[in-house]
Amino acid sequence: MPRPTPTVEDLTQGVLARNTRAVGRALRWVDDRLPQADALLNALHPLGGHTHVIGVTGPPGAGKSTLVSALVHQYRAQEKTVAVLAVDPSSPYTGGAVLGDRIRMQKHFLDRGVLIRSIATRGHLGGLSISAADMVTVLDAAGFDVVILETVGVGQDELDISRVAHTTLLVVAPGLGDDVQAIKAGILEIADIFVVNKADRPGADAAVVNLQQMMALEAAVKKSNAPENNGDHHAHHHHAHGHHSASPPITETNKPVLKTIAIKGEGMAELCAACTEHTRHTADPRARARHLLHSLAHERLENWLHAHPQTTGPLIEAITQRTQSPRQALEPLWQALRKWVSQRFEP
Ligand SMILES: Nc1nc2c(ncn2[C@@H]2O[C@H](COP(=O)(O)OP(=O)(O)OP(=O)(O)O)[C@@H](O)[C@H]2O)c(=O)[nH]1
Ligand SMILES: [Mg+2]
Repeated sequence: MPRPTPTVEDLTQGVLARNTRAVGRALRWVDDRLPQADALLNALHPLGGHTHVIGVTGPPGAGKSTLVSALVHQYRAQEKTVAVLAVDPSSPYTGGAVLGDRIRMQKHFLDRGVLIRSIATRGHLGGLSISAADMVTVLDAAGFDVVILETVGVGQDELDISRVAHTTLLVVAPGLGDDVQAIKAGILEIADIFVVNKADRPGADAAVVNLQQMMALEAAVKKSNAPENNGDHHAHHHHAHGHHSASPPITETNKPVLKTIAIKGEGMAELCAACTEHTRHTADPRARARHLLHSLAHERLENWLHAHPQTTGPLIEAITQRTQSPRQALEPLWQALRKWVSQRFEP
């Protein structure tokens, strides 16, 4: 028999009490983008701000899931509650690899201090960061001390996740030399802590040196290109704030590079400590808030344009017929929007 749908108030109370069923339902509302999810998220947002969000990314097979499982174990040993959100952009959670992940994580399944879910994000215009951030809002209000976001591969999803996470781990394994080369575009910047997993295998020290050299190279290039702090990308590395401003800024060259053996749980205490240390000094809540605001605005605008073909149709036609350039076609709409916004919001 289907249960009656709870009210937003009931679900909010259930989430706050970390009722398993309520948290599960709230996550489903959010992941499915149900209309009532907005009210729920509005109610939960003021109650959050305590959880530490850790993103885990890296090439396939580096040992991310094993490492996440070991991290969960480590945090549980410290009596912290942990939620894991696994992101798989392409396959639903029935594939062999993911089933394997589930089995590996199963030892935590009966523990109420641990929650493991997948995020389905396919087809959402705003990308992963909105879904992930909204699920974090639920888990944060539910009182989880740590939320771990695992993504596979290297691309837009990683970027999205890193902007939701306070601390982003890049996991590599020795012998994946080519992958490390493939990784370096962009990913070095988004990672806060580097993990060379499978340190029981030959080549771990070489991988550490390789990462350090790549960081040093990138830092040197950046220094010669741009002496000033230039942009949002680096905001959370440089905007140490308040009483932390005396600590030296984290630069590309002094990011931690740690070795772990995830299958044996080795190096996990050090990794947890590095995560805590990182967030204490460098996490910038404003950079995350800005990113979320922009992502939502982007998504809403995109949805609005799709829902108003009577507005966009003639513009699209003009561009297709080459009577107007894309910029010319957009201009009246853009001007109207700007005018309206400045009248409303810029006294
Ligand atoms: N030798 C060794 N093997 C490991 C270690 N950590 C993980 N593995 C093994 O590496 C394989 C891949 O591990 P996963 O945790 O599934 O790797 P993943 O990065 O999550 O893989 P995808 O989700 O498919 O990208 C498994 O067979 C693990 O048992 C380690 O520290 N040492
Ligand atoms: Mg995995």
